[in-house]
Amino acid sequence: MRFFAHHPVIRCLGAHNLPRRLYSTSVFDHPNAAQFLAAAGSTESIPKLYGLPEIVVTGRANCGKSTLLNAVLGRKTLLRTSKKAGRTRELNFYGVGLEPGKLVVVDAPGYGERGRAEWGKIFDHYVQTRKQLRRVYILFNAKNMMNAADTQMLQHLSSFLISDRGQQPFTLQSVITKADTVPPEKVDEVISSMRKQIWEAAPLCLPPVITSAAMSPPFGIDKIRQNIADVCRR
Ligand SMILES: Nc1nc2c(ncn2[C@@H]2O[C@H](COP(=O)(O)OP(=O)(O)O)[C@@H](O)[C@H]2O)c(=O)[nH]1
Ligand SMILES: [Mg+2]
Repeated sequence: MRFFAHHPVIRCLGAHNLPRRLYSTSVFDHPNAAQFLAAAGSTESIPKLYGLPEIVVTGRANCGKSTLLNAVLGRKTLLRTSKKAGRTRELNFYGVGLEPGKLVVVDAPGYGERGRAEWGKIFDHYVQTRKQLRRVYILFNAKNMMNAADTQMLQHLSSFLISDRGQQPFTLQSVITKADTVPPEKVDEVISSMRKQIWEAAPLCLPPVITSAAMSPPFGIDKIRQNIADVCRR
């Protein structure tokens, strides 16, 4: 489904989604420089990547992780997207930007499905040990809203947010995807209800950025770019 800039969904959401220019997003100005670096299907194969600042995207299968990252990177097909759930089985690492402003984005497998136990261990290991990890983005599909797996994952990730020494190793940012799939008259209600559930499950999680990769032009992508650039600032 495609919408245009005057669509009521954008009128409802627009004011909250104007990107704040805090830090240059120029790292995303070179889509052709974005490249696949490595896939890790085991803890041993997680690449070191020279400590470049890194972010990871997680969420239920099919919530739009790979599509959102393609939009953020300005590429159509760098990341494989799929109508079928559960296609990504590994952590996939992508390099972004030209030297010296590079950063790394990581696409993770969906949770809440068969196979979670095995890759869940890899994901947890990665999140708990990755020194250069700046922020975990957790995505929720506006069409499906939140379920028990989402709430559990929010609580699970929250348990990693404060280290033994009382420091916060990384931050947790929520994102609501596929805003175009909600009828305009329901958008306010759906977003408010999701925002409340996120806050109740994980008070430390940052409030959701609203996105749609299917709108024309895509909605909320600049805000995500700004968010990533800010948190990866060195
Ligand atoms: N309507 C709509 N569909 C989307 C959006 N983002 C992704 N999709 C579709 O949702 C499906 C799953 O997307 P994908 O990125 O592969 O999800 P992933 O499993 O979380 O990586 C694909 O058919 C996408 O085209 C969006 O913003 N709006
Ligand atoms: Mg994917």
